[in-house]
Amino acid sequence: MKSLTEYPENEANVISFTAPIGKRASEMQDSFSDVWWAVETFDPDKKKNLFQNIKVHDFGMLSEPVETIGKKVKSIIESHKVSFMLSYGHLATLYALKELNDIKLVVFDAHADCNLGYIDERIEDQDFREGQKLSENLNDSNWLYNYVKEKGGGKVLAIGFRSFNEAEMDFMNKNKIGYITSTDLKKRPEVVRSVLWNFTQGSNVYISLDIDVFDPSIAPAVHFPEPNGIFFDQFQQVIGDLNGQLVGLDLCCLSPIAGNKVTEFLAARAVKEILSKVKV
Ligand SMILES: [Mn+2]
Repeated sequence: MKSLTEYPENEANVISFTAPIGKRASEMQDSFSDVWWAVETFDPDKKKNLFQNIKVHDFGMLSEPVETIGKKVKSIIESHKVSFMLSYGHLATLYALKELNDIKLVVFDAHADCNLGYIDERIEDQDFREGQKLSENLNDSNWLYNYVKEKGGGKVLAIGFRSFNEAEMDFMNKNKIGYITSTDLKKRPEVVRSVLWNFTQGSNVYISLDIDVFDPSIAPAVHFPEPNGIFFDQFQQVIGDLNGQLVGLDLCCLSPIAGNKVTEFLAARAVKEILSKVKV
């Protein structure tokens, strides 16, 4: 099994792990970890090493049940390290955030994932761990709905949404979830960036990155490639306006394609970009 570990646990300030959910979770983990080492951390434009202060230790695939991920994330953050979860689907984010209360959540995604208790068997088949039955009809397309039901929507800002229905829109409006579509970002980048700056200022911030937020032309290895996605330079500028203290992040929904590592390279670079915002 491949690993992101470069430092022993006691020296690390970022702890990564892979959520044990999704039939292709270990394949995804290998595919991502493979390219992680090939992506430079030096940014020629900023003339700066993004990983100047970043030391990663990787726990690998967790052997505990998914329900315990929340405790794991909480203990990483309490030890003053940043939690980084790799996950095949997006449902693991619901578990990762379970024990966190005082955070602002920034979600990058093409999809609102606010379907009300909706189960699509085709999705279910992909995302449920074999032999492990999860309760309460939880899945990748309703994790944010369930998060907001529990924690409220006022501390959620979504960026890049471009695929949701009327019921999901009503739910987001009623629950005060802030959302910025990919078109908003393209047409009014300054407005979006000041919204993000203000939203995250003085707060503990958790970022959930569904790699399908990017345009399918640069991120083909996803479950549901939605047209009109964002591009890397737009993402980079948005991340530049993150304020506050980054306590955790996750990368979701990378679905490897044999012989094509384009999405993995993008994902590794995007994660390194986010981690460069860690304050040490
Ligand atoms: Mn998505």
